[in-house]
Amino acid sequence: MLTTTTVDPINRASQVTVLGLGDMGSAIARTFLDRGHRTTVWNRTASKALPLVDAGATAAATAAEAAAASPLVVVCLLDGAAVDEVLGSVDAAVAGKVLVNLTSGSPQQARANDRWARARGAEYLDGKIMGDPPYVGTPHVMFPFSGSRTAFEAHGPMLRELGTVVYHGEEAGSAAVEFMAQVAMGYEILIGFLHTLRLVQAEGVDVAEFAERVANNVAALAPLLTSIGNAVRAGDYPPDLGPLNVQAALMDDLISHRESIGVEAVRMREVEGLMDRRIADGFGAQGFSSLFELLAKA
Ligand code: FVH
Repeated sequence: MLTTTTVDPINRASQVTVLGLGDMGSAIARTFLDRGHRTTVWNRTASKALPLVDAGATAAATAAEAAAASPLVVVCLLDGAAVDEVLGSVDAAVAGKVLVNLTSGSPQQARANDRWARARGAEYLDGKIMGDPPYVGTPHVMFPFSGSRTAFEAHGPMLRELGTVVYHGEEAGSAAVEFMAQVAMGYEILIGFLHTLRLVQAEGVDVAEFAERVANNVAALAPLLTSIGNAVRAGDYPPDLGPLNVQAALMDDLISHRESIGVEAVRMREVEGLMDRRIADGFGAQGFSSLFELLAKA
């Protein structure tokens, strides 16, 4: 039986509402409960609130009722469409509140949510989650935040109980920019890795043993990433990985080998094309980082 919430003026500082009790929302609500915060919860499928009610949470009958129950309202739903739908049902109940959206989404969605919240007299914080539900409440989950500095300063201590928090400034879309970039970085690396596993498998090499060897070498990438970042910022490109003139000499063999064993070479052809253009432009003594200059700006 869902109970209605009662407002407790004595302990408002540690009152929080969580809208959305999927794997991540439930982990967040449970972390707040474990830390002794008065936690009100709501989920579209009400049964998902029951384990949290057993753990001491108050389940609200509607999202608006849940939002009205606490000064801090945390939203963690599947996607931007779900957020729009749920916030539409909450509407004016966010007035005077701090609205924190942890749902994955784009910088544009974050900026629109910020405008929506401000128009209703609420402060908005956009957060993103990088890590898995079981690790919420530990430093192993990263939470980039952006938006209202006042709200972040007021509720930062509580948000830091969820994991490793980084504040990216007042511009509401900044946390989503970081999230999109970090997630994309992961996919960029991992799709290349999968294609490479195809290559070693085609040559009869044990993919797990190869993965182990790559994993042992990955640490060497970190200083290279940092130096490339510095090179791009400075626009000054030392011959990282050796001069392009030398690197390019390998590309024909690398591509023909792949194609000879039926392995995708589209990414290697992209690299070869960029190297050839950079060398033709007279920058053959520069390094791989200098290819940045050829990558199209939108
Ligand atoms: N789970 C993970 O490992 C990743 C880690 C990194 C960050 N993500 C993001 O976290 C958001 C929530 O993900 P989740 O894992 O909790 O997702 P689900 O378990 O599928 O729960 C989805 C919740 O969203 C509710 N919902 C969906 N559509 C609607 C809607 N139209 N109206 C209202 N609520 C909606 C759903 O409700 P129900 O199905 O239980 O009724 C769940 O509460 C997400 O952005 C990840 O990218 C997680």
